[in-house]
Amino acid sequence: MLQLLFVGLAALAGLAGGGCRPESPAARLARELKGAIAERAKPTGTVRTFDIEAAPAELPLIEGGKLRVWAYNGRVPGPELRIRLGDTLRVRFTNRLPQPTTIHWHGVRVPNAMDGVPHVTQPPVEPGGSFTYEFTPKDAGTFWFHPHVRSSEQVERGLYGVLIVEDPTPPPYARDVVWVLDDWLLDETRQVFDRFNTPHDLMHDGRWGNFVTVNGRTDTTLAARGGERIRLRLLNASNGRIYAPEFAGLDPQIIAVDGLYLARPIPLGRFELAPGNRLDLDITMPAAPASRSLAVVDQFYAERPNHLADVVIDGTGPRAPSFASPARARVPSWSTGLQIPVTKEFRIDARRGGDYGIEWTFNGVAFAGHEHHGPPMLTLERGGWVRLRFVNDSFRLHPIHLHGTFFRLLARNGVPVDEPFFRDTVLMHSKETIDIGLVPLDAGKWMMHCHILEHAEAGMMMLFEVRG
Ligand SMILES: [Cu+2]
Repeated sequence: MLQLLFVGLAALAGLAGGGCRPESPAARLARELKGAIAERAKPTGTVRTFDIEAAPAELPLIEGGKLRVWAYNGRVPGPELRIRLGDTLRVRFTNRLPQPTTIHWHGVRVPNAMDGVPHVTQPPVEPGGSFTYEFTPKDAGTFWFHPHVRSSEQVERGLYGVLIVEDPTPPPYARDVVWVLDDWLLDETRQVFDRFNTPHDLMHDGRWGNFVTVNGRTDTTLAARGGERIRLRLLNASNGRIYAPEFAGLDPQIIAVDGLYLARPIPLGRFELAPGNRLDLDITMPAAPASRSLAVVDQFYAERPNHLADVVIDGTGPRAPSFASPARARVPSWSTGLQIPVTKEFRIDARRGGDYGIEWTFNGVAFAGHEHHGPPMLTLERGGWVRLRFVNDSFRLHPIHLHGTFFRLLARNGVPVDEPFFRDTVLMHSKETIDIGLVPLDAGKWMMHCHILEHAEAGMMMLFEVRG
């Protein structure tokens, strides 16, 4: 009784549970996250084991020609790993490449030791070597995996795959389709241009290719029936290219961004799918389409649109089942987050120097927090709400990606932004300032980097530490 009374009084006075001091605004924001995402994994005991080998391969990817690539299990994209929430993923990985490598599980909240960052969370896997990754994802959603060693070369050569963690009870879509977007820079012999991290790529927005593929093809077609309701998962696996996909004649709703469901579905509109980003779309095919074949076109640069794929609607299928689009119970609004002082500001710019003649830096430091590059510039306490600011002092694009945590975009150029979703990657435009809010939940040394892989390779990756 006395305890109940105390709890009641504490609530009235705005006191933190168990403590006697008033709850700080940041503590209140941290508390808003409770129950919105899982704090820890809940393994059911089911272990799903996959063998993955990275090796050179020759594949008929573009115009039927034999393209020499590096591939996971001889495929580009690599094998689709599909498990259920609660399953434990075990990947027995072997490196048959001529270079060391690792696998990073992009967007998955893994134990730090499974994060695939060379010399930080594990030694690189040498040619001929192997490593077993094992973890239980905390979240259902669309994730992906790729090397974190020389990724500007290894991802470009074809090393990436999709990891889908299904809900315990997946929503009853007629079909669940994955489109992996990538672009390839081919030389005049129609092979992967084998100079990487060129001054041009470093000074601009990374390496942009001359062939855009969806699932490794230039002629991807989604054959559907009128009335069908499809879940379409998009992933941008490009080194640098950003896509703004437009679905003429269709009305896609976004149900998940970077894996996690939204608070509520929103129309696709113009969404800038930067390298690393994922989008899950809920699309009901029209029963009477304006045209049988509907083009999906990237309009990021409206003057240079790219045809991505076609949706071909033939006849009518079973009527779309009626069910509410999946959504999260809630995504904290963190609307008062901008009233809390910035925890740390990072200024982003390039300068002469480094292995490539140009390096990209956070606060003037390349590879901050890595061995021989100074201590981590950011140390956070587990469970505390923080606000980070990124100031782009350059004219280039920078998709900022954090390992080990989701975040919410709070503002662009000081103007509040209310996205009803979390992200793990957000695009910064030329000379733009962004503010993000987050609560780190997993201790360890985590990477924060630009997902334009050439920028990362030239220094735009730093380590931050989460204690506790
Ligand atoms: Cu960048």
